[in-house]
Amino acid sequence: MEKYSVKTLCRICGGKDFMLVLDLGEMPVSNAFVSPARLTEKEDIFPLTVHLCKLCKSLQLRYAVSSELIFKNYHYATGASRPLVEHFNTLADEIVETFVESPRDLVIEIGSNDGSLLSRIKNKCRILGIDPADNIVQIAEQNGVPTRVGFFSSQLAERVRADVGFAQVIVANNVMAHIENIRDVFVGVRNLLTDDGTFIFEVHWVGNLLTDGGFDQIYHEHFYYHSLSSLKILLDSLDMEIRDVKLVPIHGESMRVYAGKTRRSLSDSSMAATRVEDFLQREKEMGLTEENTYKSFSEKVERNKTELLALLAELVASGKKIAGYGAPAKGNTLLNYFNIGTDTLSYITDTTPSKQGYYTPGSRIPIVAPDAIYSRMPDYILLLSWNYAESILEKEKALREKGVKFIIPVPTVRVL
Ligand code: JHZ
Ligand code: ZN
Repeated sequence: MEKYSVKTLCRICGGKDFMLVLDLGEMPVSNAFVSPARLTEKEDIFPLTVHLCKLCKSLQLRYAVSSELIFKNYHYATGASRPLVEHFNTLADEIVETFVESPRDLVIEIGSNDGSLLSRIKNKCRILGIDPADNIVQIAEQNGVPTRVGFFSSQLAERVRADVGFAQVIVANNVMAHIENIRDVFVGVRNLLTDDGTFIFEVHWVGNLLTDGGFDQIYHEHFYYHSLSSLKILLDSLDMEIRDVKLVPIHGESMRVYAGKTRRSLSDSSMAATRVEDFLQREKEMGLTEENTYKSFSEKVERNKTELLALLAELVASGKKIAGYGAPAKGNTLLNYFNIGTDTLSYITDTTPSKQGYYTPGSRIPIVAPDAIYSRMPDYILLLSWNYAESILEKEKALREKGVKFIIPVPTVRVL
């Protein structure tokens, strides 16, 4: 198995002219948390560079690490983040209310992870999860979610259709950035959907990445940093249409896209069609379809780095104790690119059972259960899971009342 490959053609439009937007050096893949037994081994590291396709203006990685290597044994579990579960519960309820008409209807989720979303609707219709990570699929099955282990593709879609039939709804959250051969996956979705079926997917939005979000959402798992404009080019070419879109406040800001097979009779004057037009217009006004907009992104990241490292150095020099809060995938981009290690953060807490007792890839910081923060009482907390700041600050208000300060690291440093 090749561990990684270099991409010379755009996976959205086939273009071959790229502009380098950001070079984050070399680092391990972000969910490759290190077990104590492997601490003595050297980790695999891979280049992490982001390029813009000059033709379709899609932002994507130049080096693609093998999906087998990234996803077969996966540490991320949706169920570990309460705000995320609540977010998906709301979506699951919307799916049932709006798109499911009979208990015989089938809802398929690609990248179903621990089954958090599907378990919410398992008694309302037929469900099927699809996910490549054996360890996570076991949890989904325990949650009562029948799940097929595998990478979704047009081939797998054929087999699924033969086994269980067409789906009224296919859902894929935080997955369409992760699939190198995205075209083939859309083809699979199209062939597995009923004619009026709906494909609902959420992806982090590049408009947020460039403005209020953090550069740390860039890691090997995310091949693409999608805009609706570049996705439209891809869907148009596959005879699929974008029927509706909205921004949802998750992972900073994500796009929730509703798509399906092109229905030529659909009137363009519907409210949903107007929302799609408005969204595309907004991206245009933000300059997301212009090369120039991406040129200063790396300077912004460098300013972020200087600012955070200066603050952390000052705190360490004055003897302050700093803990990390949350060991998300994105945290590893930040720790590795900024070169933050145990001399700054002696430990990081995380709610995911399978991360506890492990070490962050590259930076090798020990991950412990959340209660450690109360027994060890830091002066400052570096909030690596900054996307849940609101909920975490509320949950931890006792710590703040005791004088513990939270550092939000991106896109500019804030101390609360
Ligand atoms: P979280 C994931 O990235 C993975 P990550 C994936 N690659 C993707 O695409 C993005 O989402 C969008 C912990 N936590 O959700 C749990 C606490 O400790 O920001 C998680 O380990 N205490 C599919 O990994 C981490 O933080 C808490 O109170 O960057 C959050 O990870 C809460 C709320 C979370 O995603
Ligand atoms: Zn392109």
